[in-house]
Amino acid sequence: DTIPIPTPRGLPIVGNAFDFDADLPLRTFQDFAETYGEIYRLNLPSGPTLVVSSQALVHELCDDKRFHKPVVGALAEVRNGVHDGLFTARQEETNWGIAHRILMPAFGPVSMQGTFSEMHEIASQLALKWARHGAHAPIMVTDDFTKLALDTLALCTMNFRFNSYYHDEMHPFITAMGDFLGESGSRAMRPSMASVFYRQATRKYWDDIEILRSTAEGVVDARKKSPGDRKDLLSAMLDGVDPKTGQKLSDSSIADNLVTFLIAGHETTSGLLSFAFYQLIKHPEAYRKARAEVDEVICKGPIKVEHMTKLPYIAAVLRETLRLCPTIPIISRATDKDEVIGGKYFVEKGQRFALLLAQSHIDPAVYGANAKDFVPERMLDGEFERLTKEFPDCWKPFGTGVRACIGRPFAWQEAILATTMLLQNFDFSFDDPSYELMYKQTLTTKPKDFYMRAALRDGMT
Ligand code: MNH
Repeated sequence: DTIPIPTPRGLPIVGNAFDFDADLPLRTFQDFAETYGEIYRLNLPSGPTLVVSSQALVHELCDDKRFHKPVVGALAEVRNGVHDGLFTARQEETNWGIAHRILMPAFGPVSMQGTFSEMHEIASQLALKWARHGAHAPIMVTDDFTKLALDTLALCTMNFRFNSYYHDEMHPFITAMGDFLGESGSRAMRPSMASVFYRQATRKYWDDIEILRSTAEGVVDARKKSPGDRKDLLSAMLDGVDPKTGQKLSDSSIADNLVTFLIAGHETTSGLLSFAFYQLIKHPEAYRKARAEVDEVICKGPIKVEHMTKLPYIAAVLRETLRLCPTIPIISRATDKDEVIGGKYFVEKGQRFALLLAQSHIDPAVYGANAKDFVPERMLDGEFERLTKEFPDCWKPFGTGVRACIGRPFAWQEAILATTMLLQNFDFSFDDPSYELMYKQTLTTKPKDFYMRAALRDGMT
């Protein structure tokens, strides 16, 4: 026998759309989870959704044989700009498979090593900027990490320089992308009948899409005119042949995917670094251990690609940060057919789920009584393997199955390198010692109003 799924009461017609904390819908999702438990039903503007928040149910829903990723909510709005690019393709669309098979090798270990020196260059630009700021200037952390992530992606994947650290004003592409993503999120939370009140926003949304696409097309054209012998993601897109179908990526598919990589890869990585520095400053003991590891493994010398796998405590800090502060806090799944889940809840074919990672990541059944505390030690290599083996899918910040993050090795190398270089060169502190973590949510989450100070360490250059 099956049992009913709890449903917070919403308004007729608009459902639960107005129950939400306008700035932080994630807070509402989590509050409901505390009240209603591991599964509850919401009527969102994008349709009825079951919100799941225990490791056990998340694990069941990660099964690619029974469930798939639906493109709904904010992703459906992002899709207006990047179509069947990797991130927003529907599972059955052939372009997803073609792009996935062509681009997977471009994120392999050899390709990642090839990006190291350019990643290093952008991280050095950031370190130089903070050194010049001096020890007392407040640093707007998320802004500077967003510049790092965007400049790194654009340079490493398509040899394009935004030069964000050398301009006071953002490149038009960056402004358009920020506005497009913000509006995609807002559109997803608005009842569709409200659209008449948002004509101007709608016009700007489509104008921004045009700016994104034409910039990407410009990058492709420039490369086609002078290909050179550079091997990067763009060259893989232009030259790659799908081993299964023999097809190449079309020009419009290349533009879709270039914009996709910039979208999918910048806020997520920038949020990770921002949360990581918040956690380190907040937890002096973890900070001390992280810095000691950098000093022992690298000392004052240059950071090299070989170091990337020799910093287990830094890796644990980043994993623990993504556990407590997953920058994509919710992923979507849907049933392929009628199902019974958890052995007791009946759900119909096509039913959508929101996997609330921010909550399943603090499931006390997995992480115990200190589940909400920042404890990098539990994420050290051996421990991490033991945990994820005993409780599969208890740590899912990069998504799941065939639709998991393709950029994970890129993000990981970038985050380890930046964290290491910054700890090597600076002592960090809160600009406001009484700062408590607040969240800002767009398509992803990041710390809100987080300022820190960076003092050059003695004897460091
Ligand atoms: Mn990334 C998919 C998290 C960095 C490119 N990424 C996903 C998903 C998550 C995710 C979660 C699955 C989303 C879903 O199920 O709807 N990504 C991250 C995090 C970081 C990150 C937490 C950094 C930290 N991602 C990056 C970087 C790039 C990138 C960097 C590009 C270089 N991600 C992608 C792409 C997809 C994706 C492309 C879609 C993959 C697919 O569906 O085939």
